[in-house]
Amino acid sequence: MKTNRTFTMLKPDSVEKGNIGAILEKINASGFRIVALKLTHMTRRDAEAFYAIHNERPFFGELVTFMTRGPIVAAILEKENAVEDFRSLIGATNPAEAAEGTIRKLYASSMGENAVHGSDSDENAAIESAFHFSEREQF
Ligand code: FUP
Repeated sequence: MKTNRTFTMLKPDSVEKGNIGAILEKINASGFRIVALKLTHMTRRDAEAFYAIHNERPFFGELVTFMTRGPIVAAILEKENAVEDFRSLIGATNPAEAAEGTIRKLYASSMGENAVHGSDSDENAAIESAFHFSEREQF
């Protein structure tokens, strides 16, 4: 398992609003190196599998519909303490509770449409990275 790497998605709301550049710039400025990057469009089956842990939750249907309504940007990021530091950079799940200066405070509009995903553990970072990228797409 790779350590010091995390996985992120700039969600459909970020792509629709034209925020890809601004968010990637903030990620770079915060000391993360981009080791994999792609614009891609998840199918319903993809989103259901990616978020399978939430499949009993009341918001699951809405989450899958949102995540499949347009393209996303998937990326793998490298930095010391990547998972924890990236969670700090993106802020709380609900942008209303996100700290000033965080990506969700700046760019998210609601709990559902919250601009970015960030892995919550090294183990999930590896699983989620492998979901979107082959080994030869990672640098
Ligand atoms: P996070 O780890 O901060 O992305 O949040 P979770 O893994 O708890 O939730 C995954 C996604 O489900 C969130 F990004 C948005 C969505 N969600 C809701 O729409 N409503 C909720 O009450 C909780 C999560």
